[in-house]
Amino acid sequence: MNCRFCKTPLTHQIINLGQTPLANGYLHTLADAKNEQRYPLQLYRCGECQLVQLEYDVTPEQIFNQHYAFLSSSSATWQSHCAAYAAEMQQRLGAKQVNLIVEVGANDGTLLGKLRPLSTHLLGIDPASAATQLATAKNIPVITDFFTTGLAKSMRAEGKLADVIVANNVLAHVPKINDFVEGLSMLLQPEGIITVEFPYLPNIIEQTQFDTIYHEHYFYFSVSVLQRVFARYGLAIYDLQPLEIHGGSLRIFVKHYSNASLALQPIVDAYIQKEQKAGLHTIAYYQALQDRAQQIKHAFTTWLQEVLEQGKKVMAYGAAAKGNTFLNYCGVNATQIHAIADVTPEKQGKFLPGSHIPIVSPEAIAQAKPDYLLILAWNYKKEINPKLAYTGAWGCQLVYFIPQFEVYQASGLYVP
Ligand code: JHZ
Repeated sequence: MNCRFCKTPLTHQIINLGQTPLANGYLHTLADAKNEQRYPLQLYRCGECQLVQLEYDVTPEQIFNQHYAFLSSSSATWQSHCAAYAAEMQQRLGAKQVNLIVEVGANDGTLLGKLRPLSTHLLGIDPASAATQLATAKNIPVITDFFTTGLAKSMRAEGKLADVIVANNVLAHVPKINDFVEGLSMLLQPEGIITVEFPYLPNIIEQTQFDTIYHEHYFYFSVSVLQRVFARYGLAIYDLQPLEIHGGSLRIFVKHYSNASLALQPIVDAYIQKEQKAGLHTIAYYQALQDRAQQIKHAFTTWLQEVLEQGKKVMAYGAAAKGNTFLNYCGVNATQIHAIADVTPEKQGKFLPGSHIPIVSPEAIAQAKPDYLLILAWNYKKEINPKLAYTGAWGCQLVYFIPQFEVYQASGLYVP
């Protein structure tokens, strides 16, 4: 396969996670398991432009359709992240007249809802209809479709140009990256701002967050590479902010190069220098990831076997997409972990892809009284640990394997 950006053949493999089903492909019934498809999950780095990407394309239509189960509204941490973003943009925009804010990958409208006071018009674009129906119910105008240059052109033809385009956790999700970024450039007012958020590649590599790798994440970005991608379409990254969300993300701010008010902030160059120094442009930087993932797999499967042999009951918590990469890479099934609890009503009653573990509501935890809860949504540790403190009443322990092995009890952290 060729690099999706520069078309050079991909030859440098970083990690092979085997064949897995789609991470958001929750099964409605166990009978659906017989039709479950698996696809190669292998991460490569382009030797020419350095873009880190998957080697195999599952089509976006297979992933982002009416069955796509992820909803932005399911975490309080994400809700406050969106509120903080709105405050940040309010400050940056100041007294500027904002006529249209477009969010690409708007999902259920959680973020756009918070941006209502900032703009006369809002518009969400997202192909996942179960999510966009929820946005519509909140009176947020949405186009249920993929964002492409075709769509950008027709919006331009109707005189719709955006003052702000928000693209949070969506740039990595679009295999046709050239078409997508060209579309952003077309849709943006000459003076407009694009903001993009994504899990930052050095965190994924250095903290062995291998579970962030799954088919809907076609790309894993650094600043150096993204700067080249945007430059091809007359866009420049002029500022950025590190964020705690999703295990360590970046928010980049982008404008047209031709924008007279483009003030390049030193932090952008500082990040590029840091990436250069760390060796992101060398294959050596990525080489240990496979071994480290293998070590985590070994530690986890050994632990699981030991506690099951002791007769302990293990449940999981947080049916995150990333959890499915983890469980499927580790070869876990529903005889080992009998259920997973999740707050998302749309996921409850379904089964995890691959492992076929049933998803239950969090109320089921108190009934089952497990000895261990394996936390798969580890990125929300600060929200989840206090929420599950009540499980300490029967001595339940909260166990994390990513980014490192940790065990918590209601009484606080201890290392066994
Ligand atoms: P969460 C998502 O990945 C999807 P996922 C997407 N592909 C993306 O790009 C990344 O984010 C960045 C549940 N939960 O958000 C809710 C509880 O049950 O980490 C969710 O099902 N109780 C667009 O799916 C899951 O955990 C809680 O208290 O890996 C979290 O999924 C909390 C906080 C969450 O993302």
